[in-house]
Amino acid sequence: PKAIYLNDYREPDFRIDTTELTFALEEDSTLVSSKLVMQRNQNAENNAALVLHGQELELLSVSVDGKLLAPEQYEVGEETLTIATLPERFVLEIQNRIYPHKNTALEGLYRSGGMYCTQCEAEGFRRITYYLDRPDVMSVFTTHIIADAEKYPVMLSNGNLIDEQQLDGKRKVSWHDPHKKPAYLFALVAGDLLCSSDEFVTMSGRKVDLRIFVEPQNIDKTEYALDALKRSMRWDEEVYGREYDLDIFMIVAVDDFNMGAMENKGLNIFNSSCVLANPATATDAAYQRIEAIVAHEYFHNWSGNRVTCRDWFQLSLKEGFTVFRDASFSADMHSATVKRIEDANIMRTVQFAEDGGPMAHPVQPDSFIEISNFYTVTIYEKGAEVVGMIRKILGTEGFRKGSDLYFERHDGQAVTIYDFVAAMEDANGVDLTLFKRWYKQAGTPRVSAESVYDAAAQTLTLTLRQMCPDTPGQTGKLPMWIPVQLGLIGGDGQDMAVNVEPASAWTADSQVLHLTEAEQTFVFHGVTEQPVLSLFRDFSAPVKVECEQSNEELLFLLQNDSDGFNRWDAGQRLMLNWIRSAADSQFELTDDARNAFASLLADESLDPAMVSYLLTLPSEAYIAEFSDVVDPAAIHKARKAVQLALAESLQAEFIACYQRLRSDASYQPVAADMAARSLKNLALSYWVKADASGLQQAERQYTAADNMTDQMAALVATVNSGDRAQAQTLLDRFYAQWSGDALVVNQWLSVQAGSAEMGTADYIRSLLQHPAFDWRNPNKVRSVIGAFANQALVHFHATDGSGYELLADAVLRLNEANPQIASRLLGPLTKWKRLVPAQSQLMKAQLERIMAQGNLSKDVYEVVSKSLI
Ligand code: DPP
Ligand code: ZN
Repeated sequence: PKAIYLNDYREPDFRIDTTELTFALEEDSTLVSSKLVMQRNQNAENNAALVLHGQELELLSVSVDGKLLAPEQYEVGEETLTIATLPERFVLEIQNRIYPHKNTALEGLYRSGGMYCTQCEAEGFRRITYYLDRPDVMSVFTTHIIADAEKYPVMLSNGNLIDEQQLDGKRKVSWHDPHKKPAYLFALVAGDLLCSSDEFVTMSGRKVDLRIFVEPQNIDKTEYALDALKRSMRWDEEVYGREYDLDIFMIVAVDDFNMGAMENKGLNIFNSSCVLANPATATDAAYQRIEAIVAHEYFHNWSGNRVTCRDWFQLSLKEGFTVFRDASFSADMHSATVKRIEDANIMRTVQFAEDGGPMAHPVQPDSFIEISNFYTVTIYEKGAEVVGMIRKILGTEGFRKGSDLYFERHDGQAVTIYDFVAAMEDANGVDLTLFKRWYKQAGTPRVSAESVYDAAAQTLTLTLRQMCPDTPGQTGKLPMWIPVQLGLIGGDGQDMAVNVEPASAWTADSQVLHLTEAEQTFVFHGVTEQPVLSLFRDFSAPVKVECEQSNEELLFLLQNDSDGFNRWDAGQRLMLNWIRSAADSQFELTDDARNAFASLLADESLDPAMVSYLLTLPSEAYIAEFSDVVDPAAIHKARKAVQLALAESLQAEFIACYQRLRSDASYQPVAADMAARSLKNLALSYWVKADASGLQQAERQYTAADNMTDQMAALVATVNSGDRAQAQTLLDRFYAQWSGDALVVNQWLSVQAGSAEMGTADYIRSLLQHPAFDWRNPNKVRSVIGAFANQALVHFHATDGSGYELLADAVLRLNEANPQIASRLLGPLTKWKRLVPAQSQLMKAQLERIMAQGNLSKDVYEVVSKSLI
């Protein structure tokens, strides 16, 4: 397989003004007819051949301007169709056959259960018909679907329904999308579906029909997504001034789906796990995920669809910006601090690990072999962080001016990340040249801080140094523009008012210091006492911070910092210190620390969701990321020791907190209730570790629960308590109750597969034999294999190598059937270089075993080959 380079980008030689597609959905194949009105672009050479993309297509005929071409007038390659001689303007008609029933890769047109659906991003459209399948070719689409009227009463495509006809036993429907779009936003759905409807009146008073289509058994699970959709539409009007632009907006839920969801114009297709919910079956976490993903896909209508990407190296243009938008939305719907904590957690555990591994790449990559491998936390979450830093630098108003200019300037265009930055610059009269390094340099910058206090002069001198480690293909990185939001806290716990020198490096409104060189020294004046430093408030930049602070100072920050994010961060650093010392010796909680945590638990003025995070230990993956050499078994043991110490010494407080937050009110998926449940269930998880009364309480909660949040929390607490018999009892009860609901069964699978108490490789192999498991369904694969390799770390890293072998077996099994999922599963196997030597060798051996197989898909080949370098 060959790499593709950003530097090789060339404008297309041809454009496609209109695209008319007809799909005849037949018993075991589909006939696709396409009619493309095309013309040669002005800059193209006169004799440039037309090279269309196509994959696994059975070509039936090609004609130009109504004349059938003879086979020697075109050339069919493995993944192309080339026509050498063409006029300036012409109508190209192609007929081909495809086999959706045999499509296990879930790219292009495929079957999921009894329905047809599509997934075209990034390069799935070429599996439907020959086309210029690149995002800078935008066209106006009309789609006709012909199918059995009984089996497929619902037939959908993008845009508005324009025609419907009965043709003996069959029905033909026609859709027209007036907005030009690239092929990756095309969608088609046909099936026996029910729909929930609502409507939304836009800011200019237009009525929009909202519809969610589901399989009949799921019709009671659509209410929350509809509500989230309406809130998203309103929010985008209020916060970004963006109005919806068609008369109808549809969402379809599909069981077999590689991604979470897809923003096809006017017809979003969702993985059913990311849209369906009711109180009995979905946890609060699922509700919040649904809200965020519904918003994300809706927001793409502007950031992605109206303004799209020139090429796939610009993927973060739409994804980074849209994740940033959905994060702001979630922050507004719930707690901004908690959202920030969740996002920082993902950055620190998953994105920093990617940055430190063989697949490290910049937010705007320079090359790839398979674009599907670049739907990563770097493109998405780091991309969102970079947009967030632009907002920190420009301020909220300046940022809005920039986004207004961006949408106005580029509506209907396919553009680059730098076009986005240019709009931000032009709207604000600032120069972001230096800042753009964030898009081109991979790796997580490290910032170290040293400070000296001068009591006589009342100054604090702060020296910040930055460096960014080498990453594959990139050495000698240049300093970045890093916004450091900070505060100096006095003994009374209040922020001090300060002046900074040089004043040009300080934005007083937002308390942001601008670090732009490898090393800089700043002097704070008016510092009346030795302060405690609070750096990188609100996670103001995605960097690793090195700043010596004692456990006493961290405890002080945990209790006093006015920035909620840094209270949490101080607590995590403190707990990390404890875990490190627990690895070397017996761990005992100091009285000061115990009392500080006790008072957090009792403080009813605090947001319970935030307290829940303050008392959550860093995950094993988080601890690993902050270790030089990763010893998973040692991490597991040390973390458990600290967890037990907290559970035992705060038992009374956890019980009191649990009792205080119990509620008999019926379940509501609203922020305040979710927050209370999160702390209550955290308290329960500690209580079960402390003594048997906790386990009894968990069973009472399990039995009494009228909602999945409480039922699942009780189940998880029991499974992780280590009481295997009780765990099995509840697991059996759970399965007996829920075996008919696939999404709930997936949660049941992942609780077991992800548990340090249960998820050994042998146990996983038995789950793979369970009737509830199915290799063809990505959600099930993620629920078992993904949960195992990403959460049950102590078993995944078993010293006999059985965990690595299991994962490699799964990758090989899926390599041909579903390359995207196979490649995605591989992530944990790429981290071998940082492990203790014995584990490292075992893991590498499995990568070599995969590499030795013939027939690796591009997806798997790229990740394995890069990992072995
Ligand atoms: N469906 C994926 C997303 O929305 C890819 N665009 O992020
Ligand atoms: Zn997206």
